[in-house]
Amino acid sequence: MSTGTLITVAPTGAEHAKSDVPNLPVTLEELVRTAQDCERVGAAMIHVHIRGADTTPTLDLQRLKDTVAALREETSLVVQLSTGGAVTDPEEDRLRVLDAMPDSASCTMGTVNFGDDVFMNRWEFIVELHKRMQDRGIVPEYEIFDLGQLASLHRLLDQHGLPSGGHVHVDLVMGVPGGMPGDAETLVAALRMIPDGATFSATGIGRTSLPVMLAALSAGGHLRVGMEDTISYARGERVRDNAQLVARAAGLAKIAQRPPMPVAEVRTLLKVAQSN
Ligand code: KMH
Ligand code: ZN
Repeated sequence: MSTGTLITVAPTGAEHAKSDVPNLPVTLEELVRTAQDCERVGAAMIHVHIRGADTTPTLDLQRLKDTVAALREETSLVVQLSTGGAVTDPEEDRLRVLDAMPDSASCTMGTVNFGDDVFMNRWEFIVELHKRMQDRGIVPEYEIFDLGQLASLHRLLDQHGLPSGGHVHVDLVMGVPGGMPGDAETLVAALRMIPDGATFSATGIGRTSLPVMLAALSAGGHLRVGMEDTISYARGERVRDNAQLVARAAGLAKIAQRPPMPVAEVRTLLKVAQSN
């Protein structure tokens, strides 16, 4: 069991509209301020989706590069870019995200129904993402939306080798309508399929946020929280900001006697280069 807890914040995502969620960080300034606030209360990694000037999701490469540079300048967080993007993003744009050279990038291990949409991740696309990250020294976080995707992860590692740095880290994204449920029983089932030596974090979408967080902590896992995954803090109460969610996760991690991991420790764990 790990002695500390890696807390990742996913502050924005690609699904919520700024008009519906006015406190969603969408500008670079808002994102950097959010990142600093979250680092202060215990986050060590940030999972980033960016928005364009019109506040809708974009994978514009220059904007991604500027975002990575600003987060490196203003925080010491491990910077993870999403290659998942929005369900409408073409594969070539999602692959180009890696040209922004983040510390880490997400790599979803299969296609999944995503509410009324389909989040498409063909096998050849997954392999291409994995290989490009290997070549560039970018550390993947394998995003798992359903149990079969863990079987695909074993197949990927068997056929194409370990990721950059040699350590495997997965994130269980639970409670997406169309994916695996967000409950303790499913989390335990997923853990039986995780590669030997791998670490995991978990996040519960919407109202599964708390049950998944508590189950992950009790199973020795790490946590991802943020407004990408939930915009309600409690029944009938909207999230104030991302730092509120990180602070709650940090508090629970302390109660579990696995306090938030400092960034340098996380970099060592995930085999991400130390920041300057
Ligand atoms: N926005 C979802 C369609 C990832 O970031 O890699 C995909 C997603 C996963 O959020
Ligand atoms: Zn994401």
